[in-house]
Amino acid sequence: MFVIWVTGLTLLVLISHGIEASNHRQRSLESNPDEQPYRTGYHFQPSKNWMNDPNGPMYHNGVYHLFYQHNPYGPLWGNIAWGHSISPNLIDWIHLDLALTPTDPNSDINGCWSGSTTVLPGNKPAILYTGIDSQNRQVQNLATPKNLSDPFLREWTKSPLNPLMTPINGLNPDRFRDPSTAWRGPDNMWRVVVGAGIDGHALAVMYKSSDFVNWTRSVAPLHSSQKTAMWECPDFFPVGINGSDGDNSYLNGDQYEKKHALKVSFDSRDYYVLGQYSPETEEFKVETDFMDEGSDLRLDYGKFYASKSFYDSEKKRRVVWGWVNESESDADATKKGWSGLQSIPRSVVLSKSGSQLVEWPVEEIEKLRGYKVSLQNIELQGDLVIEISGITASQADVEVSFEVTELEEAESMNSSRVDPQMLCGETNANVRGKVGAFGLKVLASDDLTEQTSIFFRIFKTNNSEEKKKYVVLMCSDQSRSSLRDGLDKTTYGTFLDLDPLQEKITLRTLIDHSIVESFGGEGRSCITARVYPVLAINEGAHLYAFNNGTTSVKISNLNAWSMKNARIVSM
Ligand code: DQQ
Repeated sequence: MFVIWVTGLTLLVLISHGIEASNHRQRSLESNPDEQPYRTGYHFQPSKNWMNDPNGPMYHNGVYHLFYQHNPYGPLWGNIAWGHSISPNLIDWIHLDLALTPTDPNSDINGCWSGSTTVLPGNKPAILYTGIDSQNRQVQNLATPKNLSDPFLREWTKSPLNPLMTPINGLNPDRFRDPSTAWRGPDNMWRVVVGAGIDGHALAVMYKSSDFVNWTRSVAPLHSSQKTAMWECPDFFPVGINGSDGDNSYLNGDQYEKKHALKVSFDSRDYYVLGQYSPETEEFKVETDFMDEGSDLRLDYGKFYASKSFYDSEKKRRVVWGWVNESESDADATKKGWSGLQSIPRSVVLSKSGSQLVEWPVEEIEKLRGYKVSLQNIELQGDLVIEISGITASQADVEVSFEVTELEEAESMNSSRVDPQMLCGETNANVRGKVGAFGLKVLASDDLTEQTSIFFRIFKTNNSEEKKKYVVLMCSDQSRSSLRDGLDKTTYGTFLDLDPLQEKITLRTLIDHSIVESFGGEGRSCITARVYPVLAINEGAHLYAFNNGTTSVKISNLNAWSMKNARIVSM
């Protein structure tokens, strides 16, 4: 055992110093890039088979842990266990053995579903997870490390008292899952929320415990909604006002000004609300509610689900991951032998205005930046496409800022009556507007028959209630992303909370073979897409900037980097 630990630690040290012990690159794990053009270079994925939700991320004794929903036996959902990987920096990973597998008829024989970790006093991590018992009921279970002196926490012991929470007193056994990270109130009692659905409405059911083992359901849920049927993967966390870091220090008294975010997953989307939480009264007063008219706060407006955050005490930041599913068929997944990615880990803060969350790829990812090309002050006359050449366009990080000088030419729109995603779909990147579409074409073939376009359009508001004079639409258009049929090519879109009179329009896009993660307005809106080009793979991929509006737009600054592979190895 000791020898294995030393080997593992050596590997971790080598990885954190950027030394590849051998050719452990993720893209070469299974086969060569020509056979596996959609495998990523720097996004987290297991070496093979199915992955969905990120589970229980945490930082413990100098090591980041990520668990995830995993089918160890095949590329489709089933046999769900907890995969486990560790990292020195959130980018390079070592895959370890499974942390939890279905074993116990009373608590999890039919699957170890999603859950979270909480670090208990004495620096002792604990997992709360949903198990599917022999009667297919969803129940909540506890597991703790078998050996706390193993730096990688490889083995986990399930509590003999499992299940600790069962679907009694009106809870629906099919709709009772995904315990959150727990927090302690001023009375020293632990609190945790579990996603649920009762009689067609959704709840974040609250439980309390003094010892983390005996849990009692509170009469009132933390929050509920009549407008949605079931919430999965609730995540409840503080975010500091004025840039403070969003840790859990309210446990020790109210040390900084904060709001709380409640994120829940439903309808394949991750929505959140912001509000004031009082640990004394247990009340969570939301500013706007889920599905309220005019409110559509989401962590990502594209493909991103069942996300989970954790507080990184090392770097004093909150970090979130989301599951990015395939847009291919099950038959395609079976052929390639794997399914599912995790997004790049993103730091999350409250925006300066306090009205929304802002996400940004963790800074560690910048160590993968290689060769760089830059452009400044390039005027893009209407109907112009320019190639950004010299970098590996299939695996890149691109940052661009656009300046729009002819705003007065913008068309009019009443944004409160418009569904932004629908508008992006109807007016795709090829439709000429006045101000826009302008943006990037990524994973594009040299003849542009394949392209994924991330772009903006600007409209004048004609609604007197709008505070701003202009509305910025941000879209990710997958309609021509592949010559292949049978793919989900949904075009995504959202309005970006940015005033083009006051600031430039910025876009950062992370491109990684079959995933395109875009951050508009310095992370105020994120859109993630999965695409499967046929021509625009590996060296066949190109990157362009474009303006398809009738007015001109200036690229103030563009930096694009080739991205190296993350070091992702199995032990
Ligand atoms: N995935 C898990 C559930 C969760 C769902 C099962 C969300 O626990 O509700 O794999 O994607």
